Amino acid sequence: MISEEYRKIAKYLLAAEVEKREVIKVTTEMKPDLTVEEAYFVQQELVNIKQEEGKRIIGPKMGLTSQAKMKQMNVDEPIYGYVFDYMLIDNGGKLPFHELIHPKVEAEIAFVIGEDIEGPGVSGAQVLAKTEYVLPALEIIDSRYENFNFTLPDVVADNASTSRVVFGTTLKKPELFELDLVGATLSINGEIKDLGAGAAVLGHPANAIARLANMLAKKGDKVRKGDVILSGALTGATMLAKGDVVSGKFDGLGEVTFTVSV
Ligand code: OOG
Ligand code: MG
Repeated sequence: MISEEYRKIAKYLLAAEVEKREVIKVTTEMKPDLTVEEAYFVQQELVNIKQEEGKRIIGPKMGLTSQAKMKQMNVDEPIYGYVFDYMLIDNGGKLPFHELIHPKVEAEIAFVIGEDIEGPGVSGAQVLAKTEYVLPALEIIDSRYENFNFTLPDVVADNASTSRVVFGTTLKKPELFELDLVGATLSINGEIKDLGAGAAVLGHPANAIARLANMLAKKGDKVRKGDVILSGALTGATMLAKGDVVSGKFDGLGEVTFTVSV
C-alpha cells in the first residue's frame, strides 16, 4: 500500500467522525485485504491529520484487553489507539448525545506515567515502578462502523473506536493497591449494568501498559512520561441513551460519573 491510500482511508474515517454518521467497514469494500500492520499506518495517518488540526494527544490507550471485550467484539487481540484533548469530559459533566454516532461506555483503570517506558521486553512490574498515579475512568467508545461491526484491522484503522473519556478526579499512588484485585461496577440510572476486576485486564492492568510499550516499540515509539493511559475495559461496553446518568465505582479509587445530554 502507498501512503496516499492510507490517507484516503484515514479521511474516510475522519469524515464519519466529524459528520457523526456510521460507515461501512474498510474491509468490506475499500480494502478487503487490509492487514493489521497496514491498519496501524492508517491509524498513524489519522493521528497525524488530527495533530495538523491542532489537536493534542493525552496518551495512547489500550483496547480489547479483557476476555469480556474480546468476546463481545469478536476480536481476539489487544489493540491501541490515541486519546486527544478534545475528547475529555469533566468528571460529573455532560456528554452531548448529538455529538456522537452510537456511543457505548466502559469502565477502565488509567495510568499516569512518571518515566518513559521503552519496549520490547517491558513487564507489568516495570510499568508499576514507572507509574506516578492511577485513577478511575469511563471511556465512551463510538465506532465509526455500522453496528460496531468490524474486524481487527478495521478497528485499528478507526483509532480503536476512541471517542470521549471521563477521568476520575482523585489520583492515587499505585503502590497503595493490588490493582488486579480492584473491583469496579458500571451503573446506568442506578442500575448495575456490568462489573469486573482489574485482573480481567490481561491478569493485571499494568500488563496492558507493558503490552502497549512493547507494541509501540515496533514503530520505534514508547510510552512517555506524562502520558495518561487507559488500560482497557474491565467489562463489556454498554449502550448509552439520552438522559442516562452513568457511574463507575472502583474500590479505593473512587467514582466517575457523567450525564448524557441531548
Ligand atoms: C474497540 C475499543 C475497545 C476497550 O477498552 O476494550 C476498547 C471497541 O470495542 O469498539 O476501548
Ligand atoms: Mg476502552
